[in-house]
Amino acid sequence: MPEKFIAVLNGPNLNLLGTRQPLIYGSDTLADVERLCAETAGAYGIGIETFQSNHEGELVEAVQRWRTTALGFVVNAAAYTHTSVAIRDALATIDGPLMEVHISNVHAREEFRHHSYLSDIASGVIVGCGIEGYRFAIERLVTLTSHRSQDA
Ligand code: CA2
Repeated sequence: MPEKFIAVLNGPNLNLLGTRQPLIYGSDTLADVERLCAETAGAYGIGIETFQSNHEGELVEAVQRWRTTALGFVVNAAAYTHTSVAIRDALATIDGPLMEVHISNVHAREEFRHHSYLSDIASGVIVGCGIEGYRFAIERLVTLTSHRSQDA
């Protein structure tokens, strides 16, 4: 049987994590984020698939690739959070739960970051917890899908 996995998607400019704006986003890199996700899920015998893109359509395609096979999704759509009906529509088709993550506290920032096209279709939203938010999101997905992750 194929390995159970959580899909972790990161949107535009998150490939620059750890290289600038450390006061907002911290000093950890995207590789650190993906390692944290792998360690967190791995402790439950769950794998991860990761994808980062600066292109909206590529993120839509990643959702479509894993929409029926992932246990759940952790998504930081970055700026597309505030603009993308296309990513929302794709995520509305996934079989498992969605956790939305933002490293910074978007509600303490500019007004345009306060609205998300994803929050109302997400099972949960984690903001302002730094990269630890990804760990919290995976822990929550494990809880929400424990009935499925016990099948083996
Ligand atoms: O706080 C978050 O995680 C955001 O999703 C990050 C997005 C921003 O547009 C959202 O409003 C909130 C921006 C990601 C840019 O990441 C960078 C990291 C380091 C250096 C430059 C950009």
